[in-house]
Amino acid sequence: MEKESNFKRHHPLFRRYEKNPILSPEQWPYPVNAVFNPGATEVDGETLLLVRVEDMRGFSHLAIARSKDGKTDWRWEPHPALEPDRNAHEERWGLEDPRIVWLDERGEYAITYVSFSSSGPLVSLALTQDFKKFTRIGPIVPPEDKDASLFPRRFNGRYALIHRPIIRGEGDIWISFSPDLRHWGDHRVLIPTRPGWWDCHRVGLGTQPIETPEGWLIIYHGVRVTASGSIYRVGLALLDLEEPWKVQRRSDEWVLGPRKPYEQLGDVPGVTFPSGAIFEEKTGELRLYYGITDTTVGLATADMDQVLSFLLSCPSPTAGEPHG
Ligand code: BMA
Repeated sequence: MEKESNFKRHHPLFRRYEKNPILSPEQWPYPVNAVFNPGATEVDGETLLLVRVEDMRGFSHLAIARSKDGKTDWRWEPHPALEPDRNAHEERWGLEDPRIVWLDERGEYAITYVSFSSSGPLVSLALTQDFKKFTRIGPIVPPEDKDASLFPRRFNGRYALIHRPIIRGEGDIWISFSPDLRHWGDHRVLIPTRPGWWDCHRVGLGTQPIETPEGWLIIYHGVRVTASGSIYRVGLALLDLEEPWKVQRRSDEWVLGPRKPYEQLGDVPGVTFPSGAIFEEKTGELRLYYGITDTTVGLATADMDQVLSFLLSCPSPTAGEPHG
């Protein structure tokens, strides 16, 4: 079968870093339960991870770890970078799962993160130029919604947001647009769950969208519920460069999933949860940072050319291939 041989030819696309996990709670400069699901970006030529840190009460905040090569010699900031604002109702139960993009036009980073309100999780936005001072824009979409990232640029003057509302229990990936980062509309389903498939129960954006010559690379998580809990695996899609609501390709197969013993050990076994990625143009390497079992941070790497050639061999949902 053509499809099968394409998959085999490219397999495995992502290789786990041999020293995984790269960050764990034992290393943290203060006592914490878990460090996972980090946003990733580059600041002053270094890799910066904005890590979700869960304290011993079960509430999360965001903290920074830096490394020159994005793999070794991590340095942790001694204090949280973004903590729940006690006066903001929506941040009452913590801040989770940030995604980061650099908005070149504005000269600042945008961080979309989950604020856990007592009415459920919602998506908030904060802006920063240096990861020292943050301007909170506040909630941008109501509960229940999470797994969100802006695109790093506008489309016909409008910002675009990928997010994952829960509607009548269904968890599909949506895209929405805004003229000003505050008012969001023109909502459309982007990547739905696929009944019966590995991503049948829920899908959600993983890392921030990455611009490539072939389209926007989307790395997402898909969930299947089994007799012993949920399995969180990783899939890929490619969106049109100028009309990002058009899905050009979607992988049939997952490209990474819980397999190693350390991906079965922790607070939530069976979870590989991508949340940040960095593409190094010089080497062509894509570094994928993923939360492992809601406890630690892992790294997997891939060759961007191989990722794109794999995706271009995948079905095009707009051409009538399976897409839900
Ligand atoms: C999702 C999110 C993630 C978490 C995952 C697995 O719904 O809440 O933060 O890593 O579940 O527990």
